[in-house]
Amino acid sequence: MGRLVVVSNRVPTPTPGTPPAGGLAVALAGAMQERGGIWFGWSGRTLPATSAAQEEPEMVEQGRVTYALVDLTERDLNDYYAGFSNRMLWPLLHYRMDLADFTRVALAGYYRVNQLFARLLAPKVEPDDLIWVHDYHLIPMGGELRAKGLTNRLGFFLHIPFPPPDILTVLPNHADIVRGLAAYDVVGFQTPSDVENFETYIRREKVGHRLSDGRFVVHGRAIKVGAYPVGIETKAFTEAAEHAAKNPLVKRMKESLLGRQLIIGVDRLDYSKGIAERIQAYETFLTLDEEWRGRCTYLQVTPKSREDVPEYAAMEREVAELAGRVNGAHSDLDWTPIRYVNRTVGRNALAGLYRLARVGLVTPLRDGMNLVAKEYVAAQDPADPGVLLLSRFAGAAHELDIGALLTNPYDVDGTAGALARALEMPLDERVDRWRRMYDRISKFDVTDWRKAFIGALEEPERTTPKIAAV
Ligand code: GDG
Repeated sequence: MGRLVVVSNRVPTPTPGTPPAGGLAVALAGAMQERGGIWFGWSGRTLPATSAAQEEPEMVEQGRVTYALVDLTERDLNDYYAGFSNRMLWPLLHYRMDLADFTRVALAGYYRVNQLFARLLAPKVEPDDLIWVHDYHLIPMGGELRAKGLTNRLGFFLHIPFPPPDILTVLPNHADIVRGLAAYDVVGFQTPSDVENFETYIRREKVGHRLSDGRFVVHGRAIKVGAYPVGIETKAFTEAAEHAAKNPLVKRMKESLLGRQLIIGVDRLDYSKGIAERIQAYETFLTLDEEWRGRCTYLQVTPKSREDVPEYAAMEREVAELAGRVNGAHSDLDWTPIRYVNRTVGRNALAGLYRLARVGLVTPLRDGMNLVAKEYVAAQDPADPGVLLLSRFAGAAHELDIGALLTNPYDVDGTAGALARALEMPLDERVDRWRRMYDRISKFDVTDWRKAFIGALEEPERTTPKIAAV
C-alpha cells in the first residue's frame, strides 16, 4: 500500500504530542498514520516580499506523518492567497460575480505558487504514493505535478461549490482551470449538483462528456468525477456535547438564559454565510411574532476571518452595525435579543452550546457543504432535540433535507416564518426529524468520506476506452 500525500493550502500546525484539531484534519492525519504519509502545504509563515522563494520545505516528523511546510513571501501570499484564491475564485464559486476581482497579477501569483509547490513536492514523492490535493487554492497542482513527470494516482477534492457554466465562464481563465482538473484521476465535489454543473460545463464548452460507465472524458483524459459529501466526527462530537454540561462557559450561558429559548448561529465571518440576511430575518420574526419578544435569545458566534481581504472588513462593519441596530431597537432593560460574539469558542464548549439551543440557524447564501449543520445535529439530546433551520443552498441540504426545515435565505420573511415554526415545533415532530438526520450523519461520517475518496483513488485503472474526439 502506497503512502498518502495530502496537499492543502494550510497544513495544521504540528505540535508535538497534540493531535490535530478539527474533524477533517483528524480524518486525514488518521489515514496518514495508518499508511504513512506527507502533509504538504503553506506553513502559515511569511517571508519578506523581497526574499527568494524557499528551496526546500521544512520537514517535521510526527509518528508516520511528515509535515512538509513551505513559507511564502508576502508577495506570493498576496497574489495567490488573498488575491486570486480569495478575491476571485472564492466569490465566483459562491455565485458572487459582483464581488469577484480578477487581475492578471493575482492570476500569475496563483500559478507561481502552484508551480513552486509542485517543484518542492515532486522530489519527495515515491512512485506508488497516492496524492490528494485539496481545494480551490491548488487546482493547477495536478497539472504541474504531471508536467514534472509524475504518474502517480492524483485526486482533487473541491470543498466549495462548483457553479453553473454561466457563472464559471465569467472567470477569464476558466478553460485553464478546467484543463487543470483534467490532470487528476479522481475529481471529487461535495454534492450531485456540483457534478451536474461540471458535466454541463464540459458539454457546453465542448471539452468532454460522460461515459456510459459513469466516468468522464475531459480534455481527452478519462477521469472519475463524483460527489463525496464531507462529514464530521459524529461520535466524538456527540460525546463532547454530552459531557459539555459541566463546561463553565456552557453553564454560564445556560444560567444567563433564565429559561429563554436559545437560537444559535456559528459561522466564520464570511459573506457566503448569509449572516446579515439571518439577522434581518430574526428582526422580522421579532416584529411579527411579538409573543416571542423576551422569550428567546439569538447567539451568533462569528470568529473573524480573512481580515486582509477588503470585502471582509466591509461585511464585518455591516454585520456589527446591523446587530447593534436590532439590539438598540428591540432590547429591554433585562433582555438583549442578539448576543453577537466575534471570537472563537473552544470546541467542547461549542458542542455544549449547540445542545442548549432549540434552533440551529444555518442559512448560508451558498455553501459547499456546511459542517455546522451536521455538528448541530450531532450535539442534540435525543430526548429533547432542537430543530435545524437550513438554507436550501448549503450542500448539507442534499443530505439533511430529510429532517431539517429548509429555507431560502434571500426570502427574509420566509425565514422569519420558518424560525417561528421551528421554535413552536412539538416534541414528537422534533424527535422524528432529528432521528432521521442523526442516522444519516452516523452512517456517513468524516472517516467514511475519506475512505470513499481514497477508495476511488486506489481503484485500479480500468482499460481506458476508445475516446471519441472532444
Ligand atoms: C469549507 C466550505 C465545507 C466556527 N466557529 C468556531 C468553530 N467553527 C468551526 C465549525 C466548523 C468549521 O469551523 C466551519 O466549517 P464550515 O463547513 O461551516 O465552513 P468553511 O470554513 O467555510 O469550510 C464548507 C468545509 O470547507 C469542509 O469541506 O463544509 O462548505 O466552505 O467545524 O464548528 N470552531 C470552534 N470555535 C468557533 O468559534 N471551535
